[in-house]
Order: sequence, then C-alpha cells, then structure tokens
Amino acid sequence: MQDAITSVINSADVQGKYLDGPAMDKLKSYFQTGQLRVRTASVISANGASIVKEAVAKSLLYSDVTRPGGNMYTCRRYAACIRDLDYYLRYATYAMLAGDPSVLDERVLNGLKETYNSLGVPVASTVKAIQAMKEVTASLVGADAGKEMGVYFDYICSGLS
Ligand SMILES: CCC1=C(C)/C(=C/C2=NC(=C\c3[nH]c(/C=C4\NC(=O)[C@H](C)[C@H]4CC)c(C)c3CCC(=O)O)/C(CCC(=O)O)=C2C)NC1=O
Repeated sequence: MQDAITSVINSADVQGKYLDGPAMDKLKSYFQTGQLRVRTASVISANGASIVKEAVAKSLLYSDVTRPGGNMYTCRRYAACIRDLDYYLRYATYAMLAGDPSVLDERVLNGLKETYNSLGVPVASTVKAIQAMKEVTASLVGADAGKEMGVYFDYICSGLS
C-alpha cells in the first residue's frame, strides 16, 4: 500500500532526483489537510454503523434486492451485504487518511467483480448503496471532507463497474 508521501518519493527515486516543485506542492497540500483527514476518520469511525444503516435505508430497503428472490433476501445474505458496506466505508477511510487509493486496489477490489458476478451480487445496486454512503458521509463530515471521501467511494464504484 502507498500513501501520498511514498508515492511522491517513489516517483522521484525512480528518476534519481530530489522532489521538484509540483511534488513539493503535492506534499504541502497533503500535510495541510492532515488534521482534517484525522478528524474526518474519527467522526466516521464513531458513526460507522449508522452511516451504513442510513445508506441502506436510502438505497436498498424495500427494493427488488430485499424481496424474495433478491440477492439480499434472507438474513445471511442481508448480513453479508451490510458487512460488505462496512468494508467499503472502512477501506475508503483508510485511503482518505493515506491520500492514495492503492489500499483499495490491493485489499478490496482485487477479484471482487469476479466474486460478485459468480454469486449474482448485483453491481448496480451495490454502486447505488455506495453512492448513498457517500451522501450520508458528506452530510455528517461536511463539504470539504465529504468531497475527499467521495474520491474513494467513487474509486470503489468504478473498480466494480
Ligand atoms: C475486505 C475485502 C472484502 C470484500 C469487499 C468482500 C466481499 C464479499 N462479498 C461476498 C458476498 C456477498 N455480498 C453481498 C452483497 C450485496 N448483495 C446485494 O444485493 C446488495 C446490493 C449488496 C450489498 C450492498 C451478498 C448478499 C453476499 C452473499 C452472496 C451469497 O453468498 O449468495 C463475498 C463472498 C464470500 C462471503 O459471502 O463472505 C465476498 C468475498 N470480502 C472481503 O474480504
């Protein structure tokens, strides 16, 4: 897994150079947003369960997926879906803290689409639920932090689609 610092340093190292102006600017903006990132992560971790619950209510409840024959129907599958949304929220928060999406590629998206396809988990409904989490999270943490979290929620959605 990379973060905003290692990714800038690695690319300078490949060229055998000190950090140039744009690389320094990237680091500067990462450090400047450090407190915001930490504060955002602590608000999200204190409210994780309710973020997921509200997102499910907004996007999935009483839709075809929760009815008999739907992929969330039965307690076991409902619980698996909630657990997946917990994963997405937690890993999006890690990526936001790191300022880099590589943790999502390595630990979440790797093989996920194939797993979903083989189990018949509907990707469109999953994307809808992740977008709902993005909205619920933004209303909780505020516009700037919500926008930064949105980058990583969107990253998961495009990795699934
Ligand atoms: C940390 C990385 C990680 C991820 C991301 C992950 C996802 C993941 N979700 C799964 C299943 C599942 N995922 C869902 C999810 C849903 N069904 C719906 O209709 C909804 C739209 C959606 C929730 C938003 C369901 C219902 C299953 C169970 C499917 C089945 O067994 O029939 C499975 C198959 C194995 C299992 O049931 O546990 C995996 C591997 N596992 C991991 O270790």
